[in-house]
Amino acid sequence: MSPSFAASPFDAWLADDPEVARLLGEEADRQSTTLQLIASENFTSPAVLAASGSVLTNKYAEGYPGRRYYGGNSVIDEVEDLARTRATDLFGADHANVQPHAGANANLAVYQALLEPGDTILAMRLDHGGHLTHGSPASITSKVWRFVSYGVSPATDDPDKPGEIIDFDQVADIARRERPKLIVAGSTAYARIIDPLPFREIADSVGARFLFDAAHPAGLIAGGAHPSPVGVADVVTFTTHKTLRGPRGGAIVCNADMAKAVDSAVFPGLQGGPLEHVVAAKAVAFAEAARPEFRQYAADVVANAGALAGALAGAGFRLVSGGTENHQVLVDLRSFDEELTGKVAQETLDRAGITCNRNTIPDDPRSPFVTSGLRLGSAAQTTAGMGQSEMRLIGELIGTTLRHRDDERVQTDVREQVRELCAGFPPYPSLAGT
Ligand code: DSN
Repeated sequence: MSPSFAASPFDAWLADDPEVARLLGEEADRQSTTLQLIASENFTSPAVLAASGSVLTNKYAEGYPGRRYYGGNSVIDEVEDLARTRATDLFGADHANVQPHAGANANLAVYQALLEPGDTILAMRLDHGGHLTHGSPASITSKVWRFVSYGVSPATDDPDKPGEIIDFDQVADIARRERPKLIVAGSTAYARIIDPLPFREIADSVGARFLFDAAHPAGLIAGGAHPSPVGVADVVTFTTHKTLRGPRGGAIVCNADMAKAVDSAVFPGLQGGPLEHVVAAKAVAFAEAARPEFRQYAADVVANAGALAGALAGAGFRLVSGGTENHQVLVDLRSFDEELTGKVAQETLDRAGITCNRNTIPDDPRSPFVTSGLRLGSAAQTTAGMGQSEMRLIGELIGTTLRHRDDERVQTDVREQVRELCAGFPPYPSLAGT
């Protein structure tokens, strides 16, 4: 099978390794012929791919620009300085650390910079949308620090006030009772805007520090579609590969007074040599996100998620919190089909060429491995050029596929419709046929 686009700008160089070349080609084909609706994924630009696949991968650069533990880093210093400057310009921050290998590392570094082992952290419950590093018993974070959690308000039957939004009364009550040293805002499965101001007020009222984990909305913040937590929170962490549309990785921005503690916590506190090829790709992505067209992209991502949410509601799915204000749609499958689990729905949609992930919904009676929900995202297909009419069609296709989940003919038919839809929106038109 020949892929519909090159897996990288340097595709031809893989000819010497046909096994890996074949796998990259197959993945390129999968990404361009199926729908990418995982809310934490996106399609980078070819420029980001090029920087990620560059000679910078060859260089050891422990330390920071001007203070390296290895020779030969004059060019690397310029690369990392460029990335830091572009990050601070993009977010209006005093300082940036662009070395975290992932969002999880960025959070771990901040905890290390601000806290002593055993200190209390108040963060979002995992089963209400929080992240593993917000205190999952399976994460190292909960072995080192003591976590207490806030959640979302109960669901209601009132369409004007559907509930399932962050309950700030609860955040304030728990903060008063538990006196955390750090309050964390941010989530991995939450379809609403997170306003940093109430968190700041609560943190100040109990003398806590405030971390905003912007892993998901970073691109929406950079593009002006969501309020910025920079300058409100003490520290902001984010990933560069979700709505920000850069390479896989993490970053931290903070006020000047935190810079030294944050930098020491990342290196040598947590990581060794930085991935400077990824740092270069982050620099590319920060510049792309600063362009005027990225503001339109961020607005389109939100509008497209809204169109998808509307179509899913029309197909009979209950939406957690009643809708969306960001790139995510969280679906409660039980209203559609009491027996349908997130696991079965994800696998069924996979067979139809619709890629998404199962997700717990607030107070989910099923385990995180099975779940009663699905999480969908609009960021990647918006990058590929899809608009609201395509999102409505996708919502209908999801409804059709899951309504006939035991009918292979339906899955085959939807798979063909998905292939045709994707053919009109190639994620890498400039690499087609290379
Ligand atoms: N990978 C992130 C997400 O899917 O939201 C969580 O770590």
